[in-house]
Amino acid sequence: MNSTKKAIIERVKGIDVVIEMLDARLPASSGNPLLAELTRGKPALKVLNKQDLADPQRTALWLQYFGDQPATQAVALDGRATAPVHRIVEACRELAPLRGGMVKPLRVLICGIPNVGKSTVINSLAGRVAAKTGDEPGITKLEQKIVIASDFYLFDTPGMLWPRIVVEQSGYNLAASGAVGRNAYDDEEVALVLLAGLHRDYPGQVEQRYKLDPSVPRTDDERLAAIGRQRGAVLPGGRISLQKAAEIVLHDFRSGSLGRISLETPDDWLRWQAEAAVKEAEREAARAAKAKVRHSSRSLPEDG
Ligand SMILES: Nc1nc2c(ncn2[C@@H]2O[C@H](COP(=O)(O)OP(=O)(O)OP(=O)(O)O)[C@@H](O)[C@H]2O)c(=O)[nH]1
Ligand SMILES: [Mg+2]
Repeated sequence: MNSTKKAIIERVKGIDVVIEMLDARLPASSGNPLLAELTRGKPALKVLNKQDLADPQRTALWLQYFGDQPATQAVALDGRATAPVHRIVEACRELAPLRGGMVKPLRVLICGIPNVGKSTVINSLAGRVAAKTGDEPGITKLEQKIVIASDFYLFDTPGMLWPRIVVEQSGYNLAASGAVGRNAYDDEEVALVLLAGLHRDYPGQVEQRYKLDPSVPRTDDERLAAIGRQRGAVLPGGRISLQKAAEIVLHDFRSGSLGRISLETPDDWLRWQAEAAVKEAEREAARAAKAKVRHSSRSLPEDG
């Protein structure tokens, strides 16, 4: 982990602006909690990408939240659309007004979690397919320099998942978004947590999508099973495949078929962090107590 940290610190030395690409549906969970520290006060542009899939009201809250941070600008966009993506160039020039011209080209690094759309944004900016893209994490393998204008260079980087303070919900949100490799999580567990969140924040939307009777009360498990039944995810013998149902829910969330949904708000994020800090303190206290018991049992006098 330390080597990643060192690599980032080393990498940003010749960089004027760091673009952090975030997923607009989970702007906090998709962020790097150490980025500000690692980039040592370099101007930052937060790009909330995939805004076409996110809840516009929540995106507005996040833009305000990030805009309030020092030396930071934030924009929300659809990385596949050329015109809005050009706002990135303007924002970078504003953030580093002393750079520009052939002698002092503006050097911009794009970083972010896997599958968030870094290469897509670069292609929209370049006006051609300069970087490989794809709907799975881990497409970009090596850093690549793309010349956007004679005085504007962009560096595409492979997606990275960051070390994070253990906010449990962030892990689920990242998995739901498609940033995590398929073998690293359980589809059913992630889909159940997703359904619980949707039921809380967007009541009725899941029922509408899958044509479930909204007047029937259901647990999350029952809701997943009902979706499976409705969509024909049935195993030989008539049992419902919860695995298939989970895949359907995750696919529909990722493609936007469930509607424009954001999994977190700035208030959620502050609360989750506070809860995680309390849990961490409890774990720390338990560890300390255990160590004390071990220590005192060692120092007991021998029998006899
Ligand atoms: N709906 C939507 N899809 C997007 C957007 N931007 C990118 N995508 C899609 O998201 C997927 C991932 O895009 P990439 O550009 O390959 O992502 P990346 O961040 O470079 O990923 P890695 O190289 O794996 O780290 C592709 O299928 C894109 O078409 C967007 O704004 N909206
Ligand atoms: Mg890429």
